[in-house]
Amino acid sequence: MKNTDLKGIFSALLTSFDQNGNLNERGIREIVRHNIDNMKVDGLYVGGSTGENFMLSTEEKKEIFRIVKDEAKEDARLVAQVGSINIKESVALAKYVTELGYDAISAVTPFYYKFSFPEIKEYYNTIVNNCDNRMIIYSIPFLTGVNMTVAQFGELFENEKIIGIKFTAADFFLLERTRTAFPDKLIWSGFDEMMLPAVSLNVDGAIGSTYNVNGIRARQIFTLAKEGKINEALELQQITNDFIEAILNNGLYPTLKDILEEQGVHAGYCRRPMESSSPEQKAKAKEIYKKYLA
Ligand code: MN9
Repeated sequence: MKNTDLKGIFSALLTSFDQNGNLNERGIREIVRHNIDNMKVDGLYVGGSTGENFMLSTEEKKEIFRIVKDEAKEDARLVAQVGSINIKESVALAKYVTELGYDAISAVTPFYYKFSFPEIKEYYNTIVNNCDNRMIIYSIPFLTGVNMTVAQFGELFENEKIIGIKFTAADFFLLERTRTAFPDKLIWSGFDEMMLPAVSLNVDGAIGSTYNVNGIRARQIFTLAKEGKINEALELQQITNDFIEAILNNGLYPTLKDILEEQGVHAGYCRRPMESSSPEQKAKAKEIYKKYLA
């Protein structure tokens, strides 16, 4: 598969858990099908922040990767986020998903300790050079505290197997400089509420949590913006942002799961320490669903 086949809209896949925080296989399969069949996304980004990945064991991560591939088969492009500050786990997961047939791997910048750039570079090269696959850098400074520069992206890109960036930041100067410096690499916008400005700067795709429920409208924004129809795209971005703001105010992941339940998908609960919705939050989620999606 060509790198450019990875352009487009990817849902950052939610993970369904039961009330006790165990994986709910049926729910996971339903979320996959809903994204492919109803949201019409091009692909799925599995094991990211939205998947509550950093609260899971290695075995659970593998189980999710296996179930998702088994359900999606060849119906969607699949990217597996394997990053972790346990580099041995990352290498093992990279090998595992490559064998399963994932189209690319991705790894979050290593977080918590203040790793130096040479350490970060070593991390990426170690993970990707130990598997026969391509790597997408996952840059999300507001959660990791790791801010990458254009020059540092450039150093990582010296490895041909590192093909792009999931760019989850509001720094449009950095986005433009990076886009312009590396026209042959791929960039996916990571903040759904900023898709329009990111597409205006010529990103190749978008990866986000809200596409699990709002994928159709997101595709319209993406397409209109690519066609240069900025005013029409902006109208849809504004509605979308009313919607995203309401979700963020009600609790992002639990609300997305409640909305999926409204859409007939068994998205279930969140994994502790992340709290699921209270009855009040559930009622609000229903309202949000009715107002923006029903
Ligand atoms: O990576 C997602 N980031 C997180 C993508 O969940 C931390 C986004 O899709 C956001 O959830 C979304 C709402 O802020 O843009």
